[in-house]
Amino acid sequence: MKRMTEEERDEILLYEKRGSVATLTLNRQKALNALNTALLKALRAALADADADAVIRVIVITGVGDRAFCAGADIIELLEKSPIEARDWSLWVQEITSYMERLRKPILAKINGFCLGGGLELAMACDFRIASDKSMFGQPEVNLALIPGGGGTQRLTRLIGKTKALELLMTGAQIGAAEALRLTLVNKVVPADVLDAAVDELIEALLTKSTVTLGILKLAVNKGIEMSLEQALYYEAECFGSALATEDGQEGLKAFLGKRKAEFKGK
Ligand code: CO8
Repeated sequence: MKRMTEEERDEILLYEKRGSVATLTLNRQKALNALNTALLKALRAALADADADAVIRVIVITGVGDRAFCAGADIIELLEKSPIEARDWSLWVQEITSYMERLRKPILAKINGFCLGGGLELAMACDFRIASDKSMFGQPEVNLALIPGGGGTQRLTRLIGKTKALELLMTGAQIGAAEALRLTLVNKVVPADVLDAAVDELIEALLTKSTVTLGILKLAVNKGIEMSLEQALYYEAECFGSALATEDGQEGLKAFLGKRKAEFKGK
């Protein structure tokens, strides 16, 4: 497969690193940031870069402009796919979202408008969803006589429960930010003009923690939720042991006992 140059990636995905934070901005404003294959490839490459960059401790995904986080998969591209191509594409997209859940750094979705179909699937694979009060959410695939293929049938059900998930999936209805908050589909809803500040506040809180511990926590939740309770509790105990053995784990305990502020190194 031909590798994408940085210039090609930049056109469709803006990738900015500032201090410890990498921001990935979907940049297809005219198509309401719909996800085509080129954008998904750029996203996967930028995520891998942020994952490998030791300086980066938090990742933010957002959409350019003030109308959409992302209006879903690119419908023009979907029409061209055979059933087998569509299945393989769905598996490939699912691998990207699963990678986001394995990646040991917090990923925040900054949602600034429509968050539909594949856009909601992308947001649901993030660890936090902070939304402006103008945002709209839904899985409208059924209106196209399709179903979600980027994890939507499973992650929506896990996040909000079967009753409301089936309702959203089978009606294709869009819900506003207040309803999304009520359903715990999002963490926080704020007026659009303070969305950046709300995201920054969360980032600041996360940066006071040990990055290595956040990574262990993320895996304990994301892997544990797929196990039986017995297996998940055992896995939690293993993770607890790992956290305690890190330099930061030792530092946290010593700092508390020494009545001083802990200095975490992410190790
Ligand atoms: N794909 C391609 N183009 C799109 C998409 C899309 N998903 N959504 C909007 N656009 C384009 C429109 O075609 C239009 O382009 P143009 O100006 O050239 O005509 C432009 O964006 C602006 O859109 P509208 O004129 O429709 O704007 P409105 O304000 O009238 O409506 C809506 C906004 C409600 C968001 C409307 O655009 C809409 O319903 N969009 C489609 C939403 C949708 O059905 N999404 C699901 C797509 S299928 C899917 O996601 C399956 C996921 C499978 C796997 C996961 C992949 C990641």
